[in-house]
Amino acid sequence: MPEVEHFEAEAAPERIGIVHLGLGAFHRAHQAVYLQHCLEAGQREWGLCSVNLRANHALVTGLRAQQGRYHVAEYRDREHVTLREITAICEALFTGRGAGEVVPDDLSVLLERLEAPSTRIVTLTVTEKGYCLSPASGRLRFDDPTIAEDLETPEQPRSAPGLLVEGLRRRRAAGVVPFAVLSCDNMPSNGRRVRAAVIELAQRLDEQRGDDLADWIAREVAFPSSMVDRIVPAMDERAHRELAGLGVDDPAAVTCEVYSQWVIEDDFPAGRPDWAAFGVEMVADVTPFETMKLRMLNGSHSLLAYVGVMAGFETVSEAVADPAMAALIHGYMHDEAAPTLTLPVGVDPAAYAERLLVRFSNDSLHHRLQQIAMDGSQKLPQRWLHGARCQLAGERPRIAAVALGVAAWIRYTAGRDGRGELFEPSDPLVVTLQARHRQSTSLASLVTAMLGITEIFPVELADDARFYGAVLEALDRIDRYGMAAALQYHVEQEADASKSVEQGNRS
Ligand code: CS2
Repeated sequence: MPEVEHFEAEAAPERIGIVHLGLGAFHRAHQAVYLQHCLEAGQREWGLCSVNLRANHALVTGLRAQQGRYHVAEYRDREHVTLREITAICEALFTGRGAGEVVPDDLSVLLERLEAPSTRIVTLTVTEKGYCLSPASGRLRFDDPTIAEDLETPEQPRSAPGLLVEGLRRRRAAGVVPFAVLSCDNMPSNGRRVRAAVIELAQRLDEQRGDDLADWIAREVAFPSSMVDRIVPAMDERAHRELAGLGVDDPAAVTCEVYSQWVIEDDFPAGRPDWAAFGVEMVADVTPFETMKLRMLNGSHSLLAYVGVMAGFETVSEAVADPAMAALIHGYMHDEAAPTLTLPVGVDPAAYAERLLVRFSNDSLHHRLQQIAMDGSQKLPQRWLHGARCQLAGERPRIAAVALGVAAWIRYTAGRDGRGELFEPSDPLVVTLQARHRQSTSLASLVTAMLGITEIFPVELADDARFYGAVLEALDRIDRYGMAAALQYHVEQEADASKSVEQGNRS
């Protein structure tokens, strides 16, 4: 039985100040916890209206039955847990569509909340694919079915960009100052990306309606970028059982690590909570933090996910306990990711990398590799490919870990894991990925076909013979000898490469 430190909620919000799109585990364990600190310190005007846009009605019903109250269990390790009661969510809404079931839809309430003058910020955790962007270019995908639907019925929007545009349209019509839009998803320049998507959609709607909303948005609305960090595994039966063992019977509870970070660009014309009093870093430019976290943490996560699943591991902590996997991640961070970064002032990359390895090895969290492996098409560019391009532009490029990762991802997308189990890869581009597998007649044509998916791979990278060659070689080795042997070979080769770099530096 772990030692439990318990913090009960002592305050409740006075009104809704923030509408949050994407009521998932991450939101409950991150933004809501920071707001709870603000609330306990007397900042009561920042209550959350949190909206589930997907088909998870049960979560919303569960939260409502508890008046929005739920628990966050922060696991330092197996022996130490901090349990926090959260009351920052004053309203939970649902606008998703259940699988065939008829469920009440709160869209009209949500639109009222978006229009209300007391709502001064809209935050988002809708995952990369929720923005309906092409991952490589960051442009809005007008062929996305939700966007196409929103163009038909813009006043009944379903997509995140559609909701933001309609909320802002209503505010302008009512003479209410706009809310600031704060993306909390793992995308590069997330604020700028959302801004571009919202303006692009508004422009298209302006053409339909003869309006000039896009110009107003461009002039009046703030879209600060932010970097968010906390490891929050998806809740499963096992996690609920463990919490029940601590006396927590709460369908909306979440489990996470103790570590938490939030860096935000300080651009909130209508005001904001005093997050800075509770550890949030308010900065002028979030880019160095964001790039570092995406390439170091998320890049390592994706490597662990694809190489790990193909080597037969199930969770992050299990994978990093393997010496070859740990060497892969260590080498990737030091030799491939870190040299491509402009680091935030005062950050030591070696210490950051070591800390990440410690966080990954927290075995009180059951963080499944398959969870991280989801939606690879949306994640690869910012996690691996931007860094690989920087490497290839330099003198002595190191890209072997990324190449091994891409090869493992290609194998992974065929839908059979390292234990021989079949699974359906979860990815918005799954149809394209499966078609490329089916149509390829050789390993070389498979690599060409996969790297030829321009939504993921920039043409310059796909056309780079060094990158193509390294991916093909790694895939060939995986297919011939298996993932574990390919990994071992990689680790030995890279150790030699690092030695010769060191010798080169000394002489
Ligand atoms: C993970 C992230 O699932 C994933 O893709 O890499 O959710 C990761 O756990 C968080 O970004 C940590 O801050």
